[in-house]
Amino acid sequence: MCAQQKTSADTRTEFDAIIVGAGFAGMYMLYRLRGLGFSARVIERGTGVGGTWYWNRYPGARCDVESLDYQYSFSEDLQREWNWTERYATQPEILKYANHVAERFDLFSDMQFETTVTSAHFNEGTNRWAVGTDRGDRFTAKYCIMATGCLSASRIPDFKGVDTFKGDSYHTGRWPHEGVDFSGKRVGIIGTGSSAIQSIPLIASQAAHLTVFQRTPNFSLPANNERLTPDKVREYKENFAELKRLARESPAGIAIEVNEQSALEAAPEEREQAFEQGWNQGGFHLLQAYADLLATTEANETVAEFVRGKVRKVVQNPEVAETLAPKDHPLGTKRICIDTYYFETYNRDNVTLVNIKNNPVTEILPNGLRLEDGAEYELDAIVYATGFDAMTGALLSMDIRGREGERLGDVWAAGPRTYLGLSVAGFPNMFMITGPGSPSVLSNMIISIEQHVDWIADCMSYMREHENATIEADTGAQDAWVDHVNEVASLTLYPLANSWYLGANIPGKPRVFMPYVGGVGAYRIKCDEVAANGYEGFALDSKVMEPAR
Ligand code: FAD
Ligand code: N01
Repeated sequence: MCAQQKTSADTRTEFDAIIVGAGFAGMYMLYRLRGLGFSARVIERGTGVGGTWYWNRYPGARCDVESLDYQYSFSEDLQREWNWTERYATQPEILKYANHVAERFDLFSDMQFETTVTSAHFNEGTNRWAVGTDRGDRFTAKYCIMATGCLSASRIPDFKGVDTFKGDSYHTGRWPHEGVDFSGKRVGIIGTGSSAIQSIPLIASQAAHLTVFQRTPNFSLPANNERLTPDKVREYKENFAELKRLARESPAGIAIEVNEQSALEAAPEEREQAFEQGWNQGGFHLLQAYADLLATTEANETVAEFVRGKVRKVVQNPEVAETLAPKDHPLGTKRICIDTYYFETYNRDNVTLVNIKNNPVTEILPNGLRLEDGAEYELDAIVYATGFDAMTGALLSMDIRGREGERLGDVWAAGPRTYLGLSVAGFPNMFMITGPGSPSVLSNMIISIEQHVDWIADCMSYMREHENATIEADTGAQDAWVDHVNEVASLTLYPLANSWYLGANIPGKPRVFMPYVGGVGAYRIKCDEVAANGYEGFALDSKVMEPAR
């Protein structure tokens, strides 16, 4: 079925809730609201569901949280009937899953595709949101729920001459649906984050030549991907409820055990052995080896040096190996990458690494690009693996206005301020799913999405029951939460890296650590307490009651 046919035929313009975005967050939000008898419409820019997995179709795109963990937990039937085939599912398989969920729960009938929400204005007279789109729609709703994604606003840096390039250019986060054939082409890729690290081995195996332009080397661990055996899948399914409970209570939304010992207390040989074991297990297992690897620079340096040693062993050219070995930030303070033969790729004859740390790209030319020192590279295709305007980009690309017409962009001029990452003072009845100030991108995001959606759904039910017209974060509670988010971040190693967590990838973006590092389990307890205490830190107004439509 094509997306056009799936798009809702419903012509209503008034709803209890408008949900912006049809990724995993928007899909589950719709499912929950439907179940509670609320009317809702999902508005999505793309032609289909899946969000991240709809847009990021570059070669090698996969999850890096294991497939069995990276799935919804809300339906026992869903988990029983869906079978993941690989330890780390490919983008097509995850997108298939998203479509399966949408079909299975009949979500398409309340979704509108190929439509971008451009504005959302709160009307203080009616206590309703007026939501406008690029197609000229005007919806009104009591609630406006932003399921717009933390990594959905893809970004090509402001290079001079970007539009003059005569070859083909691509951003990993906006990859053509029909795929790309790089055979016989001289390809340049800018960036060495997760998207680049996943795609470089595959592009290199196809292109005539691949030139990688690296500003910052990244720590990357081997995925050791494999097909899932029926036994492994069966065991997971049988223990599903318990594993999900553990995930919800865990720091990162994944049920894993971490060695309680300090890396610094272990003898060097013992440590090497533990690291080797973690490395061989693949994925994030290396980080479980000791409790303090991400807590102190000294402990971190032990594991960072172990990984640099692996790079030096794999990459045959010592100079290239040194350029690839990260030394300017502690391991884990930029998002760790999970790869399949990434470092090995630099041993190929058709791959060149160019260090642009102190010699940046100054101009994209009609036939390639130029660096600051004047060196020019002739290219037939350019891949921008340059990431996203993370966490705030999608929200701030809309004209969102709260009380007294105040713009979210102005309120957040010095960085995002939220209460619990769910709500913003001055913007009543607007919720964000995995917004800044919540664990979001530091966690298994499906676990965090489900927690936020369930909290919002419960809140809306409570308001209906108590005949509340609006809910709005108190400025004081918001200030205290922002202080807490900043304080816990300052106690970690995270601020030591120029990461997108801090907005450092975007020139001029306020440097604020956006996600909450306190952990998924502790954060959930806090959110539950807030709700149990009658939505502590929020003002609930019952003066004007709009009938549910
Ligand atoms: P998204 O999936 O980003 O969906 C948001 C949707 O909102 C998009 O479809 C977008 O088009 C739409 N939208 C935004 N603004 C508007 C607007 N104004 N109007 C209309 N529509 C709009 N997380 C993990 O936990 N594990 C992983 O392994 C993992 N792998 C990832 C791999 C990649 C390549 C990337 C980029 C991210 C990955 N993530 C991973 C994070 C991932 O974004 C989340 O796991 C999850 O998919 C987010 O779901 P979402 O619905 O919140 O947002
Ligand atoms: O983006 P990134 P991404 N000149 O921002 C470089 C998730 N994800 O799309 O580090 C030159 O990480 C930039 O350099 P620097 C995951 O959460 C998960 O790869 O800023 N270079 C960097 O190397 C991830 O973290 C998976 O110095 C420039 C790169 O471009 C997030 O999405 C897969 C530049 C951008 O890396 C984003 O990943 C993919 C410039 N002007 C994504 N501007 C999984 O594996 C930027 N760069 C699950």
